Amino acid sequence: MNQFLSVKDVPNLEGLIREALAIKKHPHLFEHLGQHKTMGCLFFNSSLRTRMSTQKAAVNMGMDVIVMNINEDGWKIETDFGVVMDGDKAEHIKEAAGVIGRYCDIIGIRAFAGLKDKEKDYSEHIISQFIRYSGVPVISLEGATGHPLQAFADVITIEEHKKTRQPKVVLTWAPHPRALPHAVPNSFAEWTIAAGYEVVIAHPEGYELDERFTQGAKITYDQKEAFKDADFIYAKNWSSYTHYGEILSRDLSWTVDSAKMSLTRNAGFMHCLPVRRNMIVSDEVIDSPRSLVIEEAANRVVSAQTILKRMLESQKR
Ligand code: SN0
Repeated sequence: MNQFLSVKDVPNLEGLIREALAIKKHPHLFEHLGQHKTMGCLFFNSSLRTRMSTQKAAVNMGMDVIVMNINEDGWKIETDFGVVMDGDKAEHIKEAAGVIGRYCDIIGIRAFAGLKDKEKDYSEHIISQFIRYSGVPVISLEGATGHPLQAFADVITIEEHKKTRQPKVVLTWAPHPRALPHAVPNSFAEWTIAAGYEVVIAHPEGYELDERFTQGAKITYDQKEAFKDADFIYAKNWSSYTHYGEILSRDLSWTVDSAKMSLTRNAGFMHCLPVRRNMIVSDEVIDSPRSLVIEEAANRVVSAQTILKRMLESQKR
């Protein structure tokens, strides 16, 4: 495995989930694999869970870790080609990627969508330059189009809690004050569909996601209908994909509350965090015993460690 951006980079999801659950039981069995190897984590955007869980996962694998806030701790990076670099950006991504690839055996990158240029975002403009110029395996720590370590952790969490083989999993849009990227809902849809769940996506009109990620899901504008008999409710805000990056609604009637949760089959409540309380979800729901948000975050170590293990094993060969 030399890149991890999507569920498509995983040959056998079922096997990967089994491996993750085994790693969770015995997290320190594989320290030899990462000895004398360095993980580099590069952040173009803020992070709490991704930063700490990826670092912990790498340490569990016996690796050393270098973490850097790009554009803050170092030189500002130019990511476009053919520009006259006469502004405040002192270093080009091409050299930066080449150099970092000499210091690190695996590189993780967080680079959110800019939400202005759909084509540029959906080409994974920044991560793809690191894949091209670093010469080492690259992990998305949330790129412009996906957040695969989050979605993998979410699938692990569902596997641990599901009571039927094919649970009904509902991804619901919820209101937020800012325009947010599509990475989390894209990956959640892609991974839960690949896992074989019954996936329903509910959102107001105009919030259709890119079909490449949602094929196989049922899509509805009726949130209450979607919640009926659901086993898991996954709330998330995203901006419009068709009206790229725009906020079309701040409708608080889409907030997940106890009345809606009572339509479900005693569903688990899920969110990737950070979450805006009483916008996305009511205090009552997130503070209830049905809330799985802390468990999802705990499983971020497990998902990251499983991917690092796969990458280290393929480097050894
Ligand atoms: C990011 C997103 O992709 O939606 C990261 C989620 C893991 N979330 C935010 O940027 C939320 C920021 C806010 O203001 O609430």
